[in-house]
Amino acid sequence: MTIDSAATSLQVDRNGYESDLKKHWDDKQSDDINLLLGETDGLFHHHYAVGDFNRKILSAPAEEREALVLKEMHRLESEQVRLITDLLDGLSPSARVMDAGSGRGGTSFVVHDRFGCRVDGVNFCEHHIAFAEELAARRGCGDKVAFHYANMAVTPFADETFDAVYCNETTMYVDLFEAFAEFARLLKPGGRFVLVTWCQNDAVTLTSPEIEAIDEHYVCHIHTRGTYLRALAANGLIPSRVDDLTADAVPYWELRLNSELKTGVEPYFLDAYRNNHLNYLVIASEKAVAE
Ligand code: GPP
Ligand code: MG
Repeated sequence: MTIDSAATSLQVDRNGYESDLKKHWDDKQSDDINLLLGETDGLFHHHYAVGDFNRKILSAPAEEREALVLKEMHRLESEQVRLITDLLDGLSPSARVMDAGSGRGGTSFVVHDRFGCRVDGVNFCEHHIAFAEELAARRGCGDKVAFHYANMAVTPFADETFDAVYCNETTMYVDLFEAFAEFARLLKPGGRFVLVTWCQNDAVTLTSPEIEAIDEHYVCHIHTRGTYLRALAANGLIPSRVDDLTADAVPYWELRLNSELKTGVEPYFLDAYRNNHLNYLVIASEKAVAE
């Protein structure tokens, strides 16, 4: 585990909420819905997906169906990472990128494989870090992809360290104003911040039983769409693109509902996307140059 010398003085869980959250992830160690999916290619994801699936697999014979469903879920989750890599296009192999909330490393490895750049994953879950470090060694990229035990809102890195920072469905765990201030500090001027998230559609509602159920399931706080845009602006992160992919986020959950590994959260995502209480957003932004 990489613990920068400065990081030892930085507390990872700073309050009751962060301790509860850390415990949630520390305890989540036999999650087959994630662990079984990555066995073929060593990419283990902790995010969802957009785009349709091959619906023919649902009429496959019962004994073949589950394997086909899991394979298709993994294909969709892996392809989802392109939402981020396409917006990082042009990064050079000498670039340095931070993965804020790196989970078991899935997105970090895909970003490194595409650009050859250095990726620093930040995560507050030690078993995820150990898992991802072992994968990095196995993939032969341990010198370029590192995982750090730290809170993404208070990292050990120096100002203007990174050419790009991204969050792949992780910002529902942090105060956006605090985390985006940290990312703005870490980015070089003109550096990119790319974010994929699910958020409450505050143009429609501020209360949603489905969103409350999702928050409870993952110990998270789903922010509103407005809060994302206000927190970016407040921190000099200028959006260049905001894509609403809500309709495209539905099929992943329809597919997952067909798996024996479904966890119970599926109907809440399906209902919340379908009634437009929840949005699936991709936001690209750049750090303003100083005045
Ligand atoms: C759940 O993914 C992911 C989040 C709630 C966002 C936080 C992501 C991190 C990397 C910490 P999952 O794949 O673990 O959920 P599930 O087990 O339901 O598939
Ligand atoms: Mg998952």
